[in-house]
Amino acid sequence: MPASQSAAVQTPQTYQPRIFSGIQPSGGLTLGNYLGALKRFVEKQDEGIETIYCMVDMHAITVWQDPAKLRQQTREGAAAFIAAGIDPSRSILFNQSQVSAHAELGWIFSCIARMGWMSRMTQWKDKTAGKNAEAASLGLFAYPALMAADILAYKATMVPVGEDQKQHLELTRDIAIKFNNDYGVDFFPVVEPLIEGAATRVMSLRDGTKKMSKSDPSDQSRINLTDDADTIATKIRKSKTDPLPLPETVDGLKDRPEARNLVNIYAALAGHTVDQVVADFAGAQFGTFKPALADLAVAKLSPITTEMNRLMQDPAEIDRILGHGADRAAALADPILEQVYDITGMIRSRRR
Ligand code: AQP
Repeated sequence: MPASQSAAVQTPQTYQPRIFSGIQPSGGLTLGNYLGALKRFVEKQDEGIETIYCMVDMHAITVWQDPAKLRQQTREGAAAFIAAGIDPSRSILFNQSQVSAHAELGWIFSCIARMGWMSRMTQWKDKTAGKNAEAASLGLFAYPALMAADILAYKATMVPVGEDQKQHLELTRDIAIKFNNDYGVDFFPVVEPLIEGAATRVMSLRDGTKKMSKSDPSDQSRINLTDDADTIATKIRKSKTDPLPLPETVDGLKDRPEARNLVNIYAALAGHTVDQVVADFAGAQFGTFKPALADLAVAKLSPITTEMNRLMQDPAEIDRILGHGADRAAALADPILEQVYDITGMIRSRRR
């Protein structure tokens, strides 16, 4: 309904600070997922903000997933969250498909979002580039509407993500604004993306212009959270670089995507600024820098891998944690969804 025909806009609401974010179990998690998302999810939890984290399995099936692998990857992803420091008694941790509010609100948002908005999404363009877009799933096209539902089903106000998700979050804002305008309500918050730190976009180890991705066909392009110490060290040693030494200033990393990527990774893992890392390694050859980076990566990632492996010994316990998280998530989302049905004029008279 156009805004002009709808009820008067209510007094602007204040929304409780609440964080939502998710990761697709579309493969094993990578260093990119860790630095761009997981590590920051833990920091937000530890700041005491209400945090809701989700393995977004319904997003994962927008491209083909083998069922047995999807189950394994969902449990492994949940284990990675816990091993990295997410405490399921403080944060809500669950998998998306267990809370039906995501799918239900996703449909409503598919009716709010416009085809033109979706077709401008760079992730859609990237994932269909060089392929027959007609053969892509409708779900892949509508992905950002479901993502908006993931966030707004909880009226989350902040979403920590990597740089690649910025455009999807802008679309989430557009959906919230259009819903509020169309129905003449001040119901959904306009969310803030939290894109912070030295590694908001970790690049492939084989090509510094390409994002490190769990679905890249080359395993050498990424560090997986399941890689052992030797594999991590070998991948870093063999990572693509240029023949120059590291520069004296950050400006010297311009037009050196592979060098910049490794320096960014070092800074994010060490918790230092990029300037500090450049100052510490000014003039060093990669023969010196890469072993230092490998030692740091192993020191930071190995404890997580060890804990993940321990947790994966008891998949029933992981399922129990996800189920408990889903109950808590549904308790927040269901009343919000009921209000959405009411706002949109859908009758809810069935006995439960
Ligand atoms: N390379 C990256 N650098 C920084 N952040 C990253 N993220 C992903 N890759 C990087 C962040 O991780 C969160 C979860 O991402 P996702 O699993 O939902 O999907 P994605 O962004 O599409 O990640 P992948 O690894 O590239 O998955 P596939 O290959 O399945 O598409 C997000 O916050 C994302 O920004």
